[in-house]
Amino acid sequence: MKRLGLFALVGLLALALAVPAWAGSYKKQYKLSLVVGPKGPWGQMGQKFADEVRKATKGRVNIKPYFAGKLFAGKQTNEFMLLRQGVADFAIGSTINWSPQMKQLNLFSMPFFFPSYKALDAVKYGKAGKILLSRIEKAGVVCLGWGENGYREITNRKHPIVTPADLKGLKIRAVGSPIFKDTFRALGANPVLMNWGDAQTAFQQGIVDGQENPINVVIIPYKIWQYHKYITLWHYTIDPLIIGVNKKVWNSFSPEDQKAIREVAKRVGAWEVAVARKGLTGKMEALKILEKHGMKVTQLTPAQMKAFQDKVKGVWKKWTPKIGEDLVNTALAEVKAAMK
Ligand code: X2X
Repeated sequence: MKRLGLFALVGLLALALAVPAWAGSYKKQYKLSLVVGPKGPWGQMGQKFADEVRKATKGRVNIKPYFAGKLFAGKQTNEFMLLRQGVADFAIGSTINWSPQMKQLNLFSMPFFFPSYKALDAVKYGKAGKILLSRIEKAGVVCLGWGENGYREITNRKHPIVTPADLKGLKIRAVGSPIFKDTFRALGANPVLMNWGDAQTAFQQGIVDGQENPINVVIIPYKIWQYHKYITLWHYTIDPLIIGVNKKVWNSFSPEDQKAIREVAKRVGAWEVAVARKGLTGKMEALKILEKHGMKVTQLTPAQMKAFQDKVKGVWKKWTPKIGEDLVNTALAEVKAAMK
């Protein structure tokens, strides 16, 4: 009898070891957070990600997108916190929205830091990018892939912006992330920080005069020409999107499902980056869409750009130590190498 008990115990132990810890621990549904609605490349990527993950994991990982900041009542700078806490299981978020809690991500909001897509990619896939992703992981979020919001160009309803003097007194809506307040103050504008959900009403009612957002991912899908006639391409910041997952949730998936999800994230992210950049290099075909809707497009010459760049030196000085001197220098070296 005693022997039998021992056998049973050994048998149970063997069974426990053979059955992976993740078995049976999947949720019925996982929440995916997005600041934007379903339209445009960013929102479409959210739906694609959910659909393709479901397929690739044979229904085991069933993701539901929560669009337009539904999980955090629109307060977009809380997204990263809620992802860490597991209120959201997944998020496809802009580095801007995550930067108040993850100071290093302000690197992408440093004004006039990334002169080209090539420079941005060199940082994302280089040493600086690795440091960033490992910091995010330490905070409890695993990064599965990159997407892109894009170069944030400035639109307004008053007049063309060609020199910093044209910004004087203009009320510009920006995201509630402190570096933007510093940048717009340095440029002589009057920054008004608000959530994306409120911003569209503010444009309509003329509570603000202008805003800044990427052309393909926000300005075109959200028809910003309804409110603003003037757009200036000044490429002052560029915000990547990160496909992230709560670390505990991630660790609950089998290695097989993890591999499948990573593959989907890479594929869907690459698709979205290509769409975000479409028609915005070379012949700049995307600008025709803006012009067709009555927008007056201003493209700055390098000399005109320099006037804006000169104004924000203080922002670099203030924000470099917050982001981390080493990280900024590593990224700068990668930008320089990419521009050769
Ligand atoms: O709020 C914005 O401007 C947006 C949609 O671009 C971000 O979420 C950063």
